[in-house]
Amino acid sequence: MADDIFDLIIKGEIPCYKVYEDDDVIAFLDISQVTPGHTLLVPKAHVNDIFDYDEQIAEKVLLKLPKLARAIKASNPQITGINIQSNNGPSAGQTVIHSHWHLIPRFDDDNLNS
Ligand code: DGP
Repeated sequence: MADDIFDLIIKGEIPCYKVYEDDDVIAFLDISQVTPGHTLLVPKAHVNDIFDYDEQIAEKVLLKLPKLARAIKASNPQITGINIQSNNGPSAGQTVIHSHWHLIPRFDDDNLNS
């Protein structure tokens, strides 16, 4: 299977603003920031979407979400909330077919709800 854009980021062949990395996952700033600090958490193993997750992948990836959310919140005192979202399948809006989780910081005055 040809590398997708996130495989190339994982391999270091495409630059990113990395915020976290370990053996199982990488987290980097989304190229199109919905709000400042918008981060993607991506499993290094190539899984297309959540329908591909086995228990091991789920544990490796999902357990990182609260840690990453706390770190993002701690990075900026103006962050008062966070949206966590994963689009699974093109019909759900997934454009990069390599599973990922959006962590979108929220600010009291960001007007995203209106
Ligand atoms: P989704 O639509 O849920 O599949 O989200 C894909 C996200 O990936 C989208 O918000 C933009 C982001 N993205 C696409 N290409 C790149 C890239 O080359 N670098 C970074 N940092 N983000 C990317």
